[in-house]
Amino acid sequence: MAGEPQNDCLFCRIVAGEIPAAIVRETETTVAFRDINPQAPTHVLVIPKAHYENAAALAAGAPQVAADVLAETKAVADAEGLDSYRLVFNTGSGAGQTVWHAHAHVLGGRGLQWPPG
Ligand code: DGP
Repeated sequence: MAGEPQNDCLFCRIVAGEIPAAIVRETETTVAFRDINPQAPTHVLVIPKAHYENAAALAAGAPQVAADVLAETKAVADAEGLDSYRLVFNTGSGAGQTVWHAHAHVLGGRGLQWPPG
């Protein structure tokens, strides 16, 4: 069910402490940790603790938590000393989503090209 922990979800298992991660920030509703395959000097994922399969489902099902995730991306950027950075919410397999638990990528620390690939 939306919002409930899923045993087979990697990021739910990170939230539960069952899988280690380099956690950089945590709030009542969110966790931020370093991406295992960084694409920039700073590459942090901000996730809701509750399970929603992507950003669209999170925004529809728990808009306050979606706002918490967005606020945390700014907190991560500040903590990492980033003036410029990119937020990415891959949504759907065609956009490159591979983990089916909503997450914001916070990417920074180098120049970023536009448009993305
Ligand atoms: P996406 O492709 O948007 O679904 O991004 C999923 C990201 O999750 C991808 O950049 C790699 C990262 N990732 C996958 N497995 C792990 C893991 O076990 N630990 C951490 N820290 N990141 C992971």
